[in-house]
Amino acid sequence: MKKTLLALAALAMLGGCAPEAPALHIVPAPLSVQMARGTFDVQGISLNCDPAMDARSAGAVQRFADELSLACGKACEVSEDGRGMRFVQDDSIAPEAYSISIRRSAAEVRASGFSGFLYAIQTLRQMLPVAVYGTEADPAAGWRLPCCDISDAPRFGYRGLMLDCCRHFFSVDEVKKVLDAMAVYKLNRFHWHLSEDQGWRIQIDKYPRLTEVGAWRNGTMIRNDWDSNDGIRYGGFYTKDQIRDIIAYADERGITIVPEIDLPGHMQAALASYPELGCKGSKPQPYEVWTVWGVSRQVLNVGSEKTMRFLEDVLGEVADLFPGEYIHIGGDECPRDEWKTDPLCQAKIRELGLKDSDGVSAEARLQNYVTARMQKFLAGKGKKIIGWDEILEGELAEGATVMSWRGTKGGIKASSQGYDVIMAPTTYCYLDYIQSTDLEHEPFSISHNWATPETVGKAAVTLEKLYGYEPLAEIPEEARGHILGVQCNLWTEYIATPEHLEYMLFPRVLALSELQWCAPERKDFRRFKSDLSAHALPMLDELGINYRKLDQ
Ligand code: TNX
Repeated sequence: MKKTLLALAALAMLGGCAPEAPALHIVPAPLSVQMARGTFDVQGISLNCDPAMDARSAGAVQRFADELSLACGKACEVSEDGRGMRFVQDDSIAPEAYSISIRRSAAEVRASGFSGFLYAIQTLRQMLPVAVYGTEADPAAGWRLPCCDISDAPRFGYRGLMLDCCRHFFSVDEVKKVLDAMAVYKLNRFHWHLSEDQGWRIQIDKYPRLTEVGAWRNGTMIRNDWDSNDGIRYGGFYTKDQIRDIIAYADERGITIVPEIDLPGHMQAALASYPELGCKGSKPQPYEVWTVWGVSRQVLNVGSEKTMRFLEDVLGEVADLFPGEYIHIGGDECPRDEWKTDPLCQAKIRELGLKDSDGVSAEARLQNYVTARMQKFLAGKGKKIIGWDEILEGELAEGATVMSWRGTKGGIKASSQGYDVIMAPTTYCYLDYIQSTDLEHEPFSISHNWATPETVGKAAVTLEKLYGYEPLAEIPEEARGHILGVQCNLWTEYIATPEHLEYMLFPRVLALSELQWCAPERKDFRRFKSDLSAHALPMLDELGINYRKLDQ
């Protein structure tokens, strides 16, 4: 008895974890958990689907049943009757919310649609032995769910992760592996960065040279030596069929893809493919797919109608391919030096009557014109735009969504002006930044370019720092409704392999998931860390995902 009390006291001290939930280690932590006595044996149960349930939700239940059958070594079938787990369609429950009630003899899941059922299943999976994620039967693993009542709903609707597949290319299978993990942690937006100076990664039928030429670079700089080149031709791209496959795969996991075509800067690979779209004329071949990192001064010639047609054609194909409501059109880091001397850009500036005013140059206003034109074009295709916070400089048309990356000020300004915002500030959300202060032992990262032993503390995005981010902290009360959510970005200049990619993602994505999902009062870093040790990290092992070990 004394021992039990001591153990309980120790548990309570371990991060003040909610006393009602000593046995669960669910990430992101559910809104409310009430434990009851006993357990529910899932080996050989049947899963009953409400006839009112839609086919997609029933499909998710079927996949869960198949997974359970395999892992526990005893068939768990979807059927009308039998002892089991009921999935009930309940229209009174909010779209992404769900409830789970487990007793010794039965279990019940309630949701109003696909996302809710899916998240309930993800929660149930995390309550089972990690073998549920595996590919082999483990009948002795202890296939029981603890009796409890859970009700859960997310804090933010947009729960994103961005992957740069341009600086380095990741295969369809690797992208799917990332999507699998995102689904476990209830992330629902995959922002896919598909065009860059260093490589164009998406098949565009009307412009085949984008992938014939633009997807390949003649080598890559080595670490932070800008004069070097490893001499290895590098590249790759996704065909439309592969992209459709990835879209369907994501959709089954409740994830919508936000494709990004970064314009009008970060376009050197497109310029190498079609030099006539640039400001330099087209002969002799003036551009190459970039082999070094940084911000290229070579940008699209937006004074030319030919360039506008190109952009509309490309975005048109992207809009036809991706079913989601958002297309990201970039807009970041576009030096405008070339536009200052280009006759077509200057003629366009005169035609539009753009002036230097209020600290905004005529050339910056020319970029506003491009943004507005693409926004209008995409609206005609039923799509909304997202852009990096640079699109806020000058005039921005209503209905655009701003992704705040240069700190939080862009997000504060945009939301105060009535634009929707996704928070992704470098200081907390950049997963390409070093994960600890150990410059010597961490793999080479972008932070190694500028951090010194004295400054690395500030540069590092540690698990704890990310976890501690409060996205609404500086947002005025009345603007808070415009914060759609939070996203982490993984830029891959220095990340060339899947193992390294996973190391940078995990376990930081789990911290991200809690700040996207949980109300601030539900967050607790010590409890979170103990959840990782108890369940999440063994689960990543089971999935064969590489991750950074926790600091002791
Ligand atoms: C800034 S974030 C960029 C990227 C780089 C990243 C490196 C943003 C919109 N642009 O092009 O890869 O920094 O951290």
